[in-house]
Amino acid sequence: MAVDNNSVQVSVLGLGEMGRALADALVKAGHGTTVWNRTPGRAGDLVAQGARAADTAGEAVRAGDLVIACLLDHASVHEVLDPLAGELAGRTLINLTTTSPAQARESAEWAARAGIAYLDGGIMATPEMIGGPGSSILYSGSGEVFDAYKELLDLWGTSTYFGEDAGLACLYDLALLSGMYVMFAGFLHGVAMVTPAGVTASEFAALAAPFMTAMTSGFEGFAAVVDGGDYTVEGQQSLSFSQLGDLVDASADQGVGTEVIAMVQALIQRQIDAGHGEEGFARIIESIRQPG
Ligand code: FVH
Repeated sequence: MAVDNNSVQVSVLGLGEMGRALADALVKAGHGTTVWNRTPGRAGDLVAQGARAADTAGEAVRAGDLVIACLLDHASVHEVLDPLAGELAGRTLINLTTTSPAQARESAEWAARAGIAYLDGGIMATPEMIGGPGSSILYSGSGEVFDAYKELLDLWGTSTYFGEDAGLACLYDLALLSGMYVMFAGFLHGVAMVTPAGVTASEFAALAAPFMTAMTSGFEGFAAVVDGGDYTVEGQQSLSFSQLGDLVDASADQGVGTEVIAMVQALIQRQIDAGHGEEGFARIIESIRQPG
């Protein structure tokens, strides 16, 4: 698939916070951009900068060689695109709507049946970050589409391709978000512990950010142990040593809930009960892999 990224006509379906940010980057880069949103009136700034507003999704699809969908969810993607399968045939669709891996694979199969070249994406950025440092979008699905449009995709952030399985980008996306939410919950648990002592959340954040950033250097070591499959590696703190009883007790003493830290403690305890107390912390992945 040979494409001149400079002259390609792009249509963006969905002008929520993220759709507008994506379209804005395209318009600023000089791409012919047509935009559509279910509820009218959200294209104002984009039109002022040179985008064309389509009255219907069909009109937008017909205007674009490349169609970008950035809608609320999987159901809204089908609601908008199913009636347009015939018009999308022969065009390229990049779906940046957050969905589950199974839903992404279903969309890819739907697109293949309709003769639409399909790439799925997971956006690892907030709308304000699009086009700036730190913005990253994960892709999987058609490698031909990724290669052909890489230059354009890079306008939004670092573009990384994970292979032909359309569900992989979403899988990485949701796995990364899982890590993020548990980290945020851990931070807020810490805040809840210190605020009864008169410490503000901002003061705690100033300590927590550099500490937790430094702790991420441990990921590679844990990853090596998990990949090696041997949790007895020398030099690790044993699970018996890290039972987290002090953390649970201190939380209770501060009068705050213990659910967050007790969740980690339970993962540890299951491995100790199974006879792995002298093995390293990475072993708790076995509690996660085999739900109790
Ligand atoms: N915003 C973010 O920080 C995150 C970053 C990571 C990726 N997500 C995902 O991106 C998708 C779009 O997110 P968004 O921030 O643009 O979301 P909203 O501002 O809520 O806009 C939703 C748009 O979807 C349209 N829409 C909803 N349902 C339908 C439907 N049935 N038919 C047609 N369009 C529909 C909605 O239109 P309207 O309500 O204005 O008429 C908006 O354009 C999303 O998957 C995030 O998870 C963003």
